[in-house]
Amino acid sequence: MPAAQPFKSGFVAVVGRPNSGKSTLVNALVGAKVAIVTAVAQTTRNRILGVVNQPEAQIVLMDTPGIHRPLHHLNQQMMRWVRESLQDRDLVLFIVDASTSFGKGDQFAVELLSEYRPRAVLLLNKIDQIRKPALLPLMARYSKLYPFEALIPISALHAEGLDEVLSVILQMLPEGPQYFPPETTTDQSERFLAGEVIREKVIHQTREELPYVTAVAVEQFEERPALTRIHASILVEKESQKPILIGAAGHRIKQIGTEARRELEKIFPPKVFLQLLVKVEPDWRNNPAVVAGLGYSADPPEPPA
Ligand SMILES: Nc1nc2c(ncn2[C@@H]2O[C@H](COP(=O)(O)OP(=O)(O)OP(=O)(O)O)[C@@H](O)[C@H]2O)c(=O)[nH]1
Ligand SMILES: [Mg+2]
Repeated sequence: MPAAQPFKSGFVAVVGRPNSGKSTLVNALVGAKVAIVTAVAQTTRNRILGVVNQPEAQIVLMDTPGIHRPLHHLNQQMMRWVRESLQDRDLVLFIVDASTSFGKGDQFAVELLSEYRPRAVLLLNKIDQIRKPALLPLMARYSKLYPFEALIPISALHAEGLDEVLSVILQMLPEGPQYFPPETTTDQSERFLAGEVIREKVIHQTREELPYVTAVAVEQFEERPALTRIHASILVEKESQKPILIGAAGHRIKQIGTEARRELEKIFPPKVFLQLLVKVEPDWRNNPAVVAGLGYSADPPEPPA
């Protein structure tokens, strides 16, 4: 009888520029929505674990914020999550949007990767948007910039190339324990996840006008068999941003509530009662206490002043 395969496991950081498709990829590999996805850059604000469970292996994916130059305290914290993930990993999936031409932001991202020198696989994403020959020069360019273990063209959105991604990860993972019970798909609390779902709908409804200034604070989260009650505040930075979120005759906030409730009821069946308030929190992105309270801080909590 052949010897049983040793169990393999490890932490795989998914890093890349904003909007390259990291969260889409993590959701596709996990087979469940663990991270929100929007068409707007800088959607993911912390590190989110997505666990892929297989009979002989457990892959712990770390979805991270997009690599960018941080201008606010929030963004500095976002970049700390990226750096932590580049350190605490067995393997890195470095994902690029192959449908856009190589620019300064891409150079900046590869330079950050090079600071940590991890074993890394290059994923050229969004190949559904390009003609295949256009990939070759991009692959040649990246091969010169970093010693990638493998280069794989994928479409995270259309689940193309993902079997190869999984098989390369499995080859490269070390032997290891099952870090999480096998039914686990994420490390996020239900309360945090609820806030993220609401934030996705806020961004969806306001993306032209308020891309970065909103956040969602879940004030109350009460799960009962017949009803989950969620009260949340949507933060904006200025009084003038409030009417944008609320919309004429409250139309927009109503729409956000309806979209969010519909999705929340799939996660917390059978019924969700959702109450949304809009709150002005001046310059919250530069307020360490607010950023930490929202769950985005990679710093140890700061002592009260
Ligand atoms: N056409 C196409 N679009 C994709 C693909 N993968 C992701 N997208 C889209 O790209 C946009 C960004 O996707 P996300 O998964 O949120 O990207 P991200 O890298 O997590 O972005 P941040 O969290 O902002 O850093 C969304 O509109 C996705 O639907 C793909 O393979 N093909
Ligand atoms: Mg993301």
